[in-house]
Amino acid sequence: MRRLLDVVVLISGRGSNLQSIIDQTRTGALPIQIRAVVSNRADAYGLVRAQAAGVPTRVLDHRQFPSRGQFDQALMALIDEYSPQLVVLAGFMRILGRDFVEHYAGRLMNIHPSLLPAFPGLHTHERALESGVAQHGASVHFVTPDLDGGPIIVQAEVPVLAGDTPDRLAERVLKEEHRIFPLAIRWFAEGRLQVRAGQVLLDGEVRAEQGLVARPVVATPTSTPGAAQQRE
Ligand code: NHR
Ligand code: GAR
Repeated sequence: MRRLLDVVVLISGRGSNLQSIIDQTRTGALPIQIRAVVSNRADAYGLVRAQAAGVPTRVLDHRQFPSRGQFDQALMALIDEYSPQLVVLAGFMRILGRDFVEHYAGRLMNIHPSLLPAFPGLHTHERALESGVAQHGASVHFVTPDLDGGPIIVQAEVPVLAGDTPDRLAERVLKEEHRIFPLAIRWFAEGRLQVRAGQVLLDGEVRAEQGLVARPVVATPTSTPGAAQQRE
């Protein structure tokens, strides 16, 4: 039997990305074993999802620590109880320090709701709408100390439609997140990703322009911009 990759998932909230990973693990599409789900918030709905899937859950409240460094150290100790080969940030909302990031170098992945390097940080959908870009999306990247600046593994584009609100745009981006995050994790589990000179290679090659491994084709939106406006 093929060996499963041991993974720890970090969350802070709803956990819909966690759910997409759980679902693909169950169907056998993802050759991983989620050893634990860790949240910095006790009320994160993702903890309920993990429990429903029989995955161990842990809570580490950052407010119980006098400094970011001490929270990071405690989080590392907790995660390392599970000896994960990969740690994934699935809507995890605390910035992590250099020691943490270096400890998991090359095995720490994040999903970010924008087409990086555009809109690192928070409130990406609002900022995308304000700036008037035609394309928005999501990126999966390896985490480095540079916030949302690590090597990009895969991105998915989502068109901005007339009449979009941050919530409507976020909903379409989220659908793509649920597709590309499990994809990136599968590539990692299959041993197909390499980072060389700050660039991600899939099967030894840079697969697309702009240092992207792949730019998956996004289905044409079912509604035209005009139709979207009519529904307002
Ligand atoms: N840590 C490092 N070092 N590098 C990255 O690339 C990281 C990271 C930690 C989290 C996720 C990231 C995102 O995808 C992520 C990437 C939180 C904030 C933030 O400002 C920004 C980016 C991300 C996650 N957090 C506030 C803080 O003070 C708290 C906000 C809150 O609690 O709601 O940590 O967007
Ligand atoms: C997702 O859109 C994820 O990309 C984003 O938060 C949402 C979490 O949703 N992450 C960040 O903004 C990190 N700062 P989920 O809990 O339902 O997966």
